[in-house]
Amino acid sequence: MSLKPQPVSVFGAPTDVGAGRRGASMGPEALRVAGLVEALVRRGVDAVDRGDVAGPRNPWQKPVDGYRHLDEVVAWNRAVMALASAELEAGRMPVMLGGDHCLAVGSIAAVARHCRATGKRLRVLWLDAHADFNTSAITPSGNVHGMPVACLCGLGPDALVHLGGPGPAISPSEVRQIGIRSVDAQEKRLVREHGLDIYDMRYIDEVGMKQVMEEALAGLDANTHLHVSFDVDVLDPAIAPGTGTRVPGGLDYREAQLMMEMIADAGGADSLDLVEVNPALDKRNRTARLAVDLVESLFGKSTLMRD
Ligand code: 6HN
Ligand code: MN
Ligand code: MN
Ligand code: MN
Repeated sequence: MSLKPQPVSVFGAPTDVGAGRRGASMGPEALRVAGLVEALVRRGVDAVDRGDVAGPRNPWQKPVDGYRHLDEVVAWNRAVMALASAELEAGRMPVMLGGDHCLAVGSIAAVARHCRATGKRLRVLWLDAHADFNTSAITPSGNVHGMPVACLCGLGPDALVHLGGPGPAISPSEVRQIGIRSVDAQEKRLVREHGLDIYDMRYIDEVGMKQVMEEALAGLDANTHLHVSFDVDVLDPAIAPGTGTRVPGGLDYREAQLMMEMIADAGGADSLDLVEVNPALDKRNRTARLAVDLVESLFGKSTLMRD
């Protein structure tokens, strides 16, 4: 499958309401300063920057009934879903710049609804150090960025579970998680119960990224919408320090490049989240610059002599 020349709409969701540390709200600007849109245009992509969606400020409160800032999280996700839906309907690929990872509820709810309306199959690649499959009953933090996959699969508060319409947005069988290395004790049980397909760091060590991506991308066809949810903490903190929940032992530079190159070879993504970039924890915007480098590979730039 070759890369589809689809037009791209980039937009920011500058908030950290779902996170446990402040600063991911500066992610969209950090990615713009690192030259994300220019890099896509340089690759010949029809990319435009739609600016930022708006939402409430971060009230920085303790959890209530297992959630921190649930009302604010819902408001931001509604805004993300509305803009992502409009872009999909216009035939454009939404690229959502977070912000923290709770915002993937809105972007993926939009994608799932679009797939239902157009009869497409859906595959979600969840690139992350974390499974993000907590619920209010088991969360160690109350931070909703640890819960988006569970919410999308129907485990969560009504306002998030039914954001894009009745019923859960996706089924666990549509998800492949790559790079996982930090799953909370009770979250592990839940992940097993729901049969999530997880390519954790141990498996990547054992079989290598090539085989992992072959497995994670198996079964895609022209009628499959591929959504990539890229939490930059999937990368090793040594190369991507600018993120709020760093976990040692992540993807190295070549593994991350190969992952992106193989997605491009499989036809590329049809929608993308780029989340958890936190320039307050970074030096010289290193993490955003690396993310842009990897997104170029996702859009078909090869590091050797293949372009
Ligand atoms: N992220 N599992 C931890 C929690 O608080 O639920 C960490 C979640 C991190 C979420 O990085 O998107
Ligand atoms: Mn995440
Ligand atoms: Mn994470
Ligand atoms: Mn596709």
